[in-house]
Amino acid sequence: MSDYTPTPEDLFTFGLWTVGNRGRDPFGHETRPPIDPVEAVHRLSDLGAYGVNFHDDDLVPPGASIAERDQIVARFQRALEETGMRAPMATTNLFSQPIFKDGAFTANDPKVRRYALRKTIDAIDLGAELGASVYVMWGGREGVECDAAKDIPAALDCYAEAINACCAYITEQGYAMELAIEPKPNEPRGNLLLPTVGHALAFIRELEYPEMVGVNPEFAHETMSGLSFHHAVAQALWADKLFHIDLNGQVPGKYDQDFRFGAEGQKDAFYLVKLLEEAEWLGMRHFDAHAYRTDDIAGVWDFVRGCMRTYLILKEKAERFAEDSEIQDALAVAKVDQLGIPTLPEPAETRFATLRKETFDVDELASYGYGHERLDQLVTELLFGVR
Ligand code: DIG
Ligand code: MN
Ligand code: MN
Repeated sequence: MSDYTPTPEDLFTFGLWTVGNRGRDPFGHETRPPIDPVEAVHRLSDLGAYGVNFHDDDLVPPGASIAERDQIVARFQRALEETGMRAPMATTNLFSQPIFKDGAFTANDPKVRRYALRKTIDAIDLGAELGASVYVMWGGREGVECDAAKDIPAALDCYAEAINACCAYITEQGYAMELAIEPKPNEPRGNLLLPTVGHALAFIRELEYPEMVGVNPEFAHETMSGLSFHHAVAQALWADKLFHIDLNGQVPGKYDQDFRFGAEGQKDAFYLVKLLEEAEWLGMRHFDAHAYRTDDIAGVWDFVRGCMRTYLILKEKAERFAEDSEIQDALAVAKVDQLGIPTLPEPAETRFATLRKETFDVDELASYGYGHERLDQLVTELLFGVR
């Protein structure tokens, strides 16, 4: 039995904006003081994290002079060196400044689109300077309330043009960096473009450099749409497009709660951890979440401990699932292993003739009991800690 103490080998990362979340919400002011990014690096390191991620504005306040920027970056870099922490992912804040109120890459005004792109290539430079290998693109303002005001195909052309330009910039600069598009159905816009992993995967296929672009699925975002998060991640893995992941907790159909990982959606969280671990996925286990508004700074570090501890608990549950003989027997009754058998008869040359000759006892096949009730009860009891 592990004591669930995280180490850098677990590849847990947090955004500066997560531990730095001050508790402001649409209906209330901040409840916590700001946290210095350097202190965040040291505290996250002390708690066993592997790395820290950031938006450009999280680290370098908009409007900072070149000299101020360089001083801030140098101080942050020293903290990374002192702690051994890494900065695996970077991203751009294209959603806070009022200029982005009609979108950033998909703003109707081309001057706004160019401002967004210039801000992004500057932030890509910052990410590369601090060692980021994944660059996340969350289109928080790429959406619409008044549908008459947004020509969606034209907006998608602009989105593609911007992403293609970022890929070209990364290539011209020689950065070892990939892009990860982060889908979200709505909020802060009435509807967002690229609302789910499915939409993003389809969009990537239309790009100029599709091999450089993957997805950054977020637990809360797929769940807001009532979708299964681990199914979305499974399809991203199946398409070899899981370039990053945002882990948190969320109740279906509610606003983007960004709760501590495991605070809500425990069963989907279990299957997600099982999926990543069985796939031996090498990406960062990144938590894009924040402490409840009710908590003080001490609660922020409880939130950090809870995210990582829950992931490690669910990782051990996944190992126990594989070792549990009753669960394994129930999987065989459900014929889970038979999904890996190719459907078409061999040899390929005569597959349809062979298929036509095969006889089927349709009633017998229809009457088979797959034992899902027993299997799901066993898994439920595993998660409840009685197996
Ligand atoms: C919100 O879910 C978004 C922003 O926090 C950020 O751009 C991205 C990075 O994980 N997630
Ligand atoms: Mn979110
Ligand atoms: Mn996110």
